[in-house]
This record gives sequence, C-alpha cells and structure tokens, in this order.
Amino acid sequence: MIEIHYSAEARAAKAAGKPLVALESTIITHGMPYPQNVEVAAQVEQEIRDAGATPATIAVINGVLHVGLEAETLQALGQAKEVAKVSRADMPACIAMGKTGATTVAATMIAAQLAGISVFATGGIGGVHKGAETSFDISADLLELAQTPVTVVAAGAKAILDIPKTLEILETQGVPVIAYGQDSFPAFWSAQSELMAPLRMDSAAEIARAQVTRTAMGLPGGQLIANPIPGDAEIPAETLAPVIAQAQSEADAQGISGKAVTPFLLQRIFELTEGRSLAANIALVRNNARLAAKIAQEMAELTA
Ligand code: PSU
Ligand code: MN
Repeated sequence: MIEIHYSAEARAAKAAGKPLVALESTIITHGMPYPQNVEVAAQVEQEIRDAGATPATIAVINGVLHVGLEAETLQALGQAKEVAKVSRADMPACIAMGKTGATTVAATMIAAQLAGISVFATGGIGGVHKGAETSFDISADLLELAQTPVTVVAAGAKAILDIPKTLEILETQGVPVIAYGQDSFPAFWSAQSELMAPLRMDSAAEIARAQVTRTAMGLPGGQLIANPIPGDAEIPAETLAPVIAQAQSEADAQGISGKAVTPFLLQRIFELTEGRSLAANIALVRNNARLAAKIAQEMAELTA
C-alpha cells in the first residue's frame, strides 16, 4: 500500500468508524479563482461537519497522498501557481516524482477507495466534450465511475459538455445515473433539463442501499448522483448558452486541447458572467456536500 497522510480529523473519524465524505482539489486549483476557491473549500467542509460527517479533501502534496487537508495546506494549495491537475493517468507519476497535484474526480475516487471512503461530493463531473466525435475528448471521470466503488454527488454536468453523449457513455459503462428527488437530469446551472435521468431516488437511504447492493453483487464501480441546484441559485440556460458558445469557440480558435480544455472553459465562463456563474457554483457544491453527508451516514449504518 502507498503512504497516506490523513488530517487529524479524518484520522479520528476513521478510527471511530464515523462517516467521511471525500472532496476533490482540482475544483480548488483549476475550477475557481483565488481567494473564493479557499473560502468555498472551507465552507463545503463545514457543511459536511454540520450535517454530521467528516470532510476529507484530497490532494497530492510533495509526493504524498493527502486525505484531509489541514487549513494551512488548503490555503497554500489554493494560492499555488502551476499545480498539476492529476487524474488516473498522472496521479501515480505525481507521487513517484514527489510533486504536488490537485486531484480530479477520477483521481479523488481512487484515493477515496484507498482510504476506505465511499461517498464524494463535488460540483460538476467531467464528461464527453462537444465535438468529441473528432477530438475524442472524453473525461476519465466517466470510466472511473465504472470501476471504482465510490458514490459521487454532483449537480449533473455542465453545458460545456455534450450531455446526451455523456449519458450514453455512462450507460454503456454500466454506471447508475440517479437524479435526486426529480425525474429530469439536472443541468448544473439549472435544476431541470429536457433529458430524463435514467434513475430517480428520493432518499439518501435508497442511494446508500443501491451502492451497497451493487458492490454485494460483485459489480465494480460507483454511481453518479445528480443533485439539482437549489432554486434560488439557478441561472437560466438561455443566459449561459451564448457564454458557453463563446468560450468554446475561443478554445477551438486557440487550439486548447487535452486536460487544459475544462479549466479553460470554466475560467472563461467565470470571466464572461462576471462572477455570476461562481455564485451558482458555490451554492450547488454546498448543497451536494449536505446530501453526500447524509448518504455517508446511511452507508455507515448499512456497513457497520
Ligand atoms: N467540471 C466542473 N468543475 C470542475 C471540473 C469539471 O464543472 O472543477 C474538474 C473536475 O476536477 C473534473 C475535471 O474531474 O475538471 C475533469 O477534467 P477533464 O474534463 O479534463 O477530465
Ligand atoms: Mn478531457
């Protein structure tokens, strides 16, 4: 096994058999600007504590996998420039080379599993990018959900992605996609979309049972919980469509490719909406943290 450095609270929760919720760090380094990124990370951790679970933000710091970050480590990571974005392909290399890296959804799931954590909260997952039929740009997050047994709570997928194709890949890969409390698949900034979610569940207990059942059947992989953004934080799809189109055409014109695509689009959308997108993003991540904490508690009871 590789060395894992736990924060004091994560270590104590593990020793006491208390539920933990994993959090990713790419959202901090590549998904939101400083200083809001660090503020939001702290608020999200507090939501999880208030809801009765323990947060564990995951990152690689100087070659050591950290599960739970102390406040000063989080602060330093949030301000650092040139932190690598590490996914399944690069996390082992980052550790082996003694570097610092922020974990994507895929890498955070891998670390969570190593640490015995089964629930993870974030904002949006990576997916199939628009134009994937020529670029082949499909996030490793989707394939991770098919093989690593962690329940990921997100607010659906951003419209920077091709959502129908994203759902098709998840179906092909056998990943349960579960809308929480509604029939339609939430569209990140908006609670509703025109697409039906493949599955719907109305309680954290059902969601926990579904993951435990999946594992008990010998099926690898996790599940994607699509939790709609709270109504008072929504941004209408019509408002964002032209912004997304502009960000996408700039990315194409500048030849942005590979792992730089998602951070580029997120940054441009933030700039073009003058922070309105960020306020919505913060509200939905906090909402996801609360649901993840409930699921983690239910899961802890089932597996106790
Ligand atoms: N989507 C968001 N916010 C994010 C990300 C995606 O709305 O911060 C980040 C997550 O860390 C996700 C990663 O795992 O981007 C996906 O990157 P890629 O598309 O290169 O796989
Ligand atoms: Mn990609």
